[in-house]
Amino acid sequence: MTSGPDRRFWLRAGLTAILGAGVAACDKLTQSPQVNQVLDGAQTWNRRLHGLLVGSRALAREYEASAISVDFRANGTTSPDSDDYQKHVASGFADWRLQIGGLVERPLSLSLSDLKAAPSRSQITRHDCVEGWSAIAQWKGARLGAILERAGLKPQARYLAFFCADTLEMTLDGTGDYYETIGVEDAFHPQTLLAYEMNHQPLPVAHGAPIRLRLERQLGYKMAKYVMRIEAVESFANLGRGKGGYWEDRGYQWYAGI
Ligand SMILES: Nc1nc2c(c(=O)[nH]1)N[C@H]1C(S)=C(S)[C@@H](COP(=O)(O)O)O[C@H]1N2
Ligand SMILES: [Mo]
Repeated sequence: MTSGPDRRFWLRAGLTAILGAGVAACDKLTQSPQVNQVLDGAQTWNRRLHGLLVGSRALAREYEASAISVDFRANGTTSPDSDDYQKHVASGFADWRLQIGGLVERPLSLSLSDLKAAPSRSQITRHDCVEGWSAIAQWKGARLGAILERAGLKPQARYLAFFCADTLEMTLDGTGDYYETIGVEDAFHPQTLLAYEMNHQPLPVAHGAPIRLRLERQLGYKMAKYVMRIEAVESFANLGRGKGGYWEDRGYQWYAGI
């Protein structure tokens, strides 16, 4: 999973995204094993810098197929009731597009088949909800880092904001719409996916069709379902009520590490 070439791909992706286009020379450097060794060594004396360069690489635990839960509870919204969303369900998401914008060089509008054609990963992981239940499933999806590399993050981009199709709480000012934000480093982690498959089937509506975020080293509420739009932002202060997510706005931690 963290084989040499794959790791260097992510290293390059991280460098290109974080430092911008002016690092073509560095890009060559990161292909050399010696430089990777130096960067690995750097982790011991400056974990934070290394984290910024490659995305903190520790993988969440992965399981055997036999560990997959027979019953994976669906939590929160299980079918967004907007007309728009229900039309997409009826047409099998044929005209659905994921919008990627904000602080990017090249805004993208991706169909489900575009996402399925992007570099992908499959993983069997445990989902932990803050309410105290866990379940294991197989997830496959496009690696968010590869998508972001295609869009080209501008240097000011510090967070990725995910806007969902569901409104969990009816509020007049729209702050009841589900949204989430994650840091750029976490976006480039190899297990961070825009998942379109669960247990080898198309992602069910109850679990976030057509795509949901998988962010395996954090709690369930970070993993936005029904993602319609992703925006690269410098700050989340003026999204929702300013705390970085629907549940964060209601008191949960922004960094929900496990
Ligand atoms: N759009 C959206 N995303 C969401 C939620 C939600 O209600 N709406 N619930 C969150 C919570 S608290 C959890 S535990 C997981 C539940 O995912 P599941 O339905 O696949 O179990 O999704 C998270 N993402
Ligand atoms: Mo949750």
